[in-house]
Amino acid sequence: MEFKKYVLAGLAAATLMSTFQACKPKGASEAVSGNAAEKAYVAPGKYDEFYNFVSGGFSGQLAVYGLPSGRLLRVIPVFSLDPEKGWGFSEETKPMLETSHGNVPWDDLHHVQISKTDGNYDGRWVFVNANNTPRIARVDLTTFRTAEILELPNSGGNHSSPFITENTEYVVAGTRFSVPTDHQDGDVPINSYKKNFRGTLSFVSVNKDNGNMDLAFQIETPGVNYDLSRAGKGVSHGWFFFSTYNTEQANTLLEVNASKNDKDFILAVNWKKAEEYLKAGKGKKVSNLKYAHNTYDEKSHSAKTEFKTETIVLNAEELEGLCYYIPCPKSPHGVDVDPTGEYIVGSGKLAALIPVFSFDKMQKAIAGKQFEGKFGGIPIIKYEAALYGEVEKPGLGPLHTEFDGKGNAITSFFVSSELVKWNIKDLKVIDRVPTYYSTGHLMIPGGDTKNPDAKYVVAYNKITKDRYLPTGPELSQSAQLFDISGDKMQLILDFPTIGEPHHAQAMRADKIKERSLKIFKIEENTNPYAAKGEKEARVERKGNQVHVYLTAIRSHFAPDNIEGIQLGDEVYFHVTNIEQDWDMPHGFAVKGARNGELLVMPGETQTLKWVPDRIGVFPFYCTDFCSALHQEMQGYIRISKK
Ligand code: CUK
Ligand code: CUA
Repeated sequence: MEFKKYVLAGLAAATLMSTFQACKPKGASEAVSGNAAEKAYVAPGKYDEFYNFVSGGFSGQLAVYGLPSGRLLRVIPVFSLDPEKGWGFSEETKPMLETSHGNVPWDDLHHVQISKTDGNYDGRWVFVNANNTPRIARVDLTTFRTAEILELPNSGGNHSSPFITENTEYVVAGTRFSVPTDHQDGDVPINSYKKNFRGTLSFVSVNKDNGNMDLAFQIETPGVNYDLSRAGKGVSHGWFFFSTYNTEQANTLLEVNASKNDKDFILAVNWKKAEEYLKAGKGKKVSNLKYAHNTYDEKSHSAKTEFKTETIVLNAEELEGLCYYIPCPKSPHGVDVDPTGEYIVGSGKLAALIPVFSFDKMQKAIAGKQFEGKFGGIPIIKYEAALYGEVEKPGLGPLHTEFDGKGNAITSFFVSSELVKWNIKDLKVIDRVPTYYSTGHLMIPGGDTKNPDAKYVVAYNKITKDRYLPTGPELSQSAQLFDISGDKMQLILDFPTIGEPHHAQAMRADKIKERSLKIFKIEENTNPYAAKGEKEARVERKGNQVHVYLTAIRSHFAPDNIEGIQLGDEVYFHVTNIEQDWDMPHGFAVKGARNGELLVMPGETQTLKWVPDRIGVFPFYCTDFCSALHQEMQGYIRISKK
């Protein structure tokens, strides 16, 4: 195939892209066959079988779809402001976007991890990462809200995260851009990469009861780019695998774009060993850091920020047995571990084969010291010594692999735009199906667990081209759903997604559905500004601060005529929704407020701060159509001369 010569010549990805598009059939003419519509059809009033949590990419948010219908159920605001939910506008939610750089109201969300128990999803939380300002967030699946955001120090471009261990012992993050660490003088020449730039792997512990995250320790490694990672499971529990690129350690990747090195590495980290080293006091305490830890409390309905200063760093180069490199061809992107934990699949972005490594062989290679030298002080295991085998000519540009639990793997191919199913034991390709176009991640429900629920696979595509009605220069991002219950993968649905659907996970709806919260109990509301009934509705002045304690219930606010406020005052509207019915939020907006709006759930209190900039009478109103008298749900506030 003509790609091969390009791949071998190491041309830039852009060239590969245009080449593949020229040789693709027109997608729009690809009809779905027979009973496809029936398979994706969920009748009105019926529920979907799966919750599909999908990265919103550079929107910074997490989207929730139903499968197989592809219906968008909710956008959960995480790293970006969201007017629809009042996220980041209310005084209660503002601290969630706090970082050591101040309030950062945006980020680039890539990966999604449902919490696990015994290697299977338990449906308690979803962890997601922010690629830009390195952060990890935890979303609570009883409320479908972001409950916690932790900033990571010593890191740049938090791509290889938030992958989690078998029992959610750790959420793990590898830095994409190696940088001078925060605890050293960072003012160094950029071309001193080799000497001064470091790769950092963060291990964030998760409290079993309440999910709270804490940066347990970091491992400092030579500077390379960490791309993706996966935890070992079953036989490989206790290990973590990271794909790396730029092992050339170049500070300008232009020269590496052609991937000078034939092989980069998968880094295997023995985190149980790391725990031993920590116990033995081998970690170095670093205490000149600043990173934000933001938590949202569902009783007071408010967030707080705590700045932390410390972590413990283990040095991978000095601590024997902590880390090993395994050579992996051509800029590996994904690294995925099969349901047994024995097979570790690498995916070289520019490769035309898929290497499959054996955990057992890797252990034997370590014991027998079958090394081919060191990289930055860390032993490199010989490729053949760790290799189980290669899938030959599977397609071009393998990116990610998921597993069906029946001995097969499905790999996405960016360059040749397809999903390819292959057998793990004999490494033979058994089925392939085209995608439209250039698939990044793919997802089988439970596809990275010990027990995949392999009814469907979804391809999350990077290019949409001709799949939807034109909407100007940019088309909606796109996902494609395939039925994989039979021998052949069958396309049954295209559905548009928000942002860039980098990565996703899906879980059967039952468990999550049952635990979902319907209202916040008003008597449990501990927000100091709550007004738990209309009798408590009032206006209080404290110096130039005016606190308006409002209640909202169908269909009026109390108080609804507010006077006695002068220019120069700061007004705080504390809105308590005193409804106790499911799905009965009230909104709140005031004319000219630059802070956006509130959306207040039953039993909850949220606060909008407003600093009036002129005198006059200003209307405020409910923004969420809540009853036949919704349009009557309004009030006035008068601002007088000082
Ligand atoms: S990435 Cu987007 S296709 Cu950020 Cu996991 Cu592989
Ligand atoms: Cu309350 Cu509309």
